[in-house]
Amino acid sequence: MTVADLSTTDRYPTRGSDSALIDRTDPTVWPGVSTGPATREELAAHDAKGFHVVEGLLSPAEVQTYWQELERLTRDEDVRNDERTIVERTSDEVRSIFEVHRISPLIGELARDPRVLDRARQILGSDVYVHQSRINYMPGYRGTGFYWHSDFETWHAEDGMPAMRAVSISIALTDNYPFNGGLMIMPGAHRTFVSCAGETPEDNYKSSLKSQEVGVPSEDDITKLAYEHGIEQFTGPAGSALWFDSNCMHGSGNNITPYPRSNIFIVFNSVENALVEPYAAKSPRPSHIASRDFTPLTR
Ligand code: 6CS
Ligand code: FE
Repeated sequence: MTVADLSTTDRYPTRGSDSALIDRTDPTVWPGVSTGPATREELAAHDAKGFHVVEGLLSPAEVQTYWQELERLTRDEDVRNDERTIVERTSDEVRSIFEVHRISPLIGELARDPRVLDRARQILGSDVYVHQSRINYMPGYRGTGFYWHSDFETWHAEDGMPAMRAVSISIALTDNYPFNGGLMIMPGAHRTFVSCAGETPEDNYKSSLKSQEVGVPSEDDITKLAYEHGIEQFTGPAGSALWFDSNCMHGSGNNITPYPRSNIFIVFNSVENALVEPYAAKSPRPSHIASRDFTPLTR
């Protein structure tokens, strides 16, 4: 298929006048890479549920190293003033730093670590590149979560991602408890694309990365999916990692406890799934949110 074909054959139309539920027509675990750290059972769980957890991906010493890197970045005035840094509306605290794998050489190495890179290649069945990376600081007391959404719906509509051939890893750098804003996810809902009603406003990303108002599923659709699939929560000690498919239905609550919830979040996209023109936005988002450097990531 040429790029023009890809951009015209839209299997996942969204941001029109109505919402709809559309069956997924992409694999979850793609054929093509037979070796890597993921076991057959892990890949089977990922295929069935849309996610799987790797306990203890990072050792306690590594968690400490990355936690110190997070602290260093938040104290760095240049980083705080960088357009790639999002601050909390209410407290002016750093909420997210995008393209962190380029800002921090340490985190850039983590993206290439075989424990991470090789598992992404196994799931996506090809060479991969980083579509997006961010550090999420959900501070205690004032951390705000994200309403239910599919990342792929945004990446398709606003970044021009053709197929569901991207996978995210969220690496916990603090303990994730059920009560400090842990990620909630619907097992199996990744097999349904939730088309969202409502046109994409100009420069939507300037607000959507603090609170998403567009590309939000209808309550009816969320209710249907929740009753069919249930809801699980990613909890676990610092160092654990959640791998989840681009089309997982997920969200997180606010954090009013004293316990911060911070993670490193890296999205890998297949080099076979390079971005084209946005499917439902006038112009593509900036490259620090959706990379257009499709060079395969190598160790
Ligand atoms: O828009 C995005 O790309 C980001 N937004 C959310 C709520 N999750 C995924 C992604 O980092
Ligand atoms: Fe998300």
